[in-house]
Amino acid sequence: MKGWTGRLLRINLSTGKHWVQDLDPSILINYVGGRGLAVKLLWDELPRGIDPLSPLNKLIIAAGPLTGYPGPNTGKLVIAAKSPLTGGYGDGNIGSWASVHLRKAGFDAMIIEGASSRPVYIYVENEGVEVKPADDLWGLDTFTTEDKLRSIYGSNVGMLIIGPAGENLVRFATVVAQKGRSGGRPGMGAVMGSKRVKAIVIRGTKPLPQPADQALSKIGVEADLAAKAKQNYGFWLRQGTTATVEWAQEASVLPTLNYREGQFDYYDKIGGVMVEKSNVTTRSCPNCVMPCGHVVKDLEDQLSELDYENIAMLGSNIGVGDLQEVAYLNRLADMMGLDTISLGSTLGWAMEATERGLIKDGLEWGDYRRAAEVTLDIAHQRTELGRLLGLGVRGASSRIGGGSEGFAMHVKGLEVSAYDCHAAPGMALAFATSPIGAHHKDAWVISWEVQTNRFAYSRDKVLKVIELQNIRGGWFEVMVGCRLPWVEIGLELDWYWRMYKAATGLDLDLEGVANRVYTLIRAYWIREYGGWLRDYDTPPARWFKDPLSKGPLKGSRLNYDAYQQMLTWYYEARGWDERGVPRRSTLRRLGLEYVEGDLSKVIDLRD
Ligand code: PTT
Ligand code: SF4
Repeated sequence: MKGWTGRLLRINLSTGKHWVQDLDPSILINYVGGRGLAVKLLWDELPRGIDPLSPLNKLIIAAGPLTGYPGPNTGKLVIAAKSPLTGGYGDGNIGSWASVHLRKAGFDAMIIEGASSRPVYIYVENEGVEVKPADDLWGLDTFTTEDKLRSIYGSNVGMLIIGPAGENLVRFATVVAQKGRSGGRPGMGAVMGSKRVKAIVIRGTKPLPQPADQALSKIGVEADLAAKAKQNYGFWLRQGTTATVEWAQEASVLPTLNYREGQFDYYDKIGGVMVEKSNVTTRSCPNCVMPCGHVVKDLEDQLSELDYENIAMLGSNIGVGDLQEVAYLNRLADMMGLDTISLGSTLGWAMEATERGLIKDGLEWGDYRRAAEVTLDIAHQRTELGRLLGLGVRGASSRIGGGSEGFAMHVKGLEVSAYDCHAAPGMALAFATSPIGAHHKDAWVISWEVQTNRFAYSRDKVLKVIELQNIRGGWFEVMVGCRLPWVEIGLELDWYWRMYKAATGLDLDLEGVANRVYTLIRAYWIREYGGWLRDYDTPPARWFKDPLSKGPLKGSRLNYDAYQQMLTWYYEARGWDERGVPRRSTLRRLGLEYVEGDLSKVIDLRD
């Protein structure tokens, strides 16, 4: 097939064997790549109910049919597995040269299965695979590990690395690339750690697969130029995602003190204007036309790469109002391989639990020094507190109880990204129905919502959430390119359809692919959870119960009944029944009849 390599590399660490497999063309057409390919493989290959941290779990690294070709931001990959944080389907999207090298090595994806008995790292050079001892790397932070591996392999490789958090199976450990790209929020770093894999180093030296149409390069270059000509391009280069701090403050959605409030008194000390002033350099993923990694110097004069989510979660959400302090915490998270969103949420939850007397010797709001100590403790799992918080907010609150579940900000076990939803029902629905738990990546509907009727609980809003989910989760996560050229500077989606057609020779069936992938992920969750409750698709209790206590939207909170009506509309539009379970007719329409047997064992399917 054109555009895809059509091949998968499988490495079994228990047996020490590796082999190459051809990918079925119909799977590539129907699931495309990235998340689509990952969930298909996980559904087919993982037995129900496995321990995500056991050798039975499989770690999937998947590129897509545009990866590496010229064109806007084609240097990303999806990393996926059964999540140890949520117990459901988990994935993340990382910008890394590993994506391009994987394709140049001749693969669209690789699967790591089994587990090694000792620490190792994996070196892939085209078809050659070496599993090498990593005893001298185990325990090192991700930056030092990268330096050591670069001294062996040089700069012309891609690397995916875990830190101490992944080694110690912290449930929200991520995988880190390029000292500042971090992905796999639902614990993909812990899955890698459970296999005792410290790093994956990939070098590909072959040409990329032949595209169907040689015009692909020309279209890609034209798309790059079109992106650079956009009105917002210059401002984006100066502030990137960090400008969202000021926007979120204005819109009263900046998470503050564990999502109690939507505004922070010191927002201007940590916002995009401050980042622009402090910026020392900018970094990017491969093939990026609009670099967004804003690097500043932190308290220790070290480099730290910032994005909006890092700043909000390690700043306003825990009461830290100083950019250098935030940057310091962010660098520690990158070095340890911890997700900054879950870390900031967990620290915020612990600060509130300390305030309420539920945790002794905990943390005070705004105390960045103590937050740094606890961050290291979580990564190294040294004390009882570190071990408690390493479970994430769902696990920690269910362990200590005392009402702390009521301020644990998660959906399905994944901590909420940095948007307060007391007055944003559409965004609350987007979090609650995201296929990996409360991540904003599938539908960042909030910018549209605050500009339209933000207080409405309307069917239009539901349809907007689905439209965005299908484009973001159903296209950008399956073709695996960065969505920011489209979201942030308004690059037209048509460029992507043209590149896909030129690469593969096929017209993209966006609706079909997106609905298929969303419904298969839903089936995966139901099979694992052994049934389904609407509660799983409901946002955290705080947004319904504890109104905002100050600011222009003082008194705002979500309406439970109106939210449930939106959820019903959502299910209807997806072809799922009123419990949130795909109907048989939907499964058949999407070519997913093959899940009916497994699903029927755990829940009655309706027509
Ligand atoms: C993403 C999530 C985000 S989303 C941010 S900031 W953002 C946080 N970044 C972290 C970090 O940094 N260090 C750390 N230790 N933990 C972090 N956790 C958080 O992870 C990221 C960019 C960003 S920056 C965004 S919005 C876009 N996300 C995309 C996406 O999800 N899909 C896609 N097709 N394109 C995207 N483009 C943008 O990529 P996760 P990255 Mg990350 C320091 O991976 O698990 O999806 O979580 O991937 O290469 O760093 O790029 O304001
Ligand atoms: Fe990576 Fe940012 Fe460029 Fe997207 S815009 S490819 S996240 S550097």
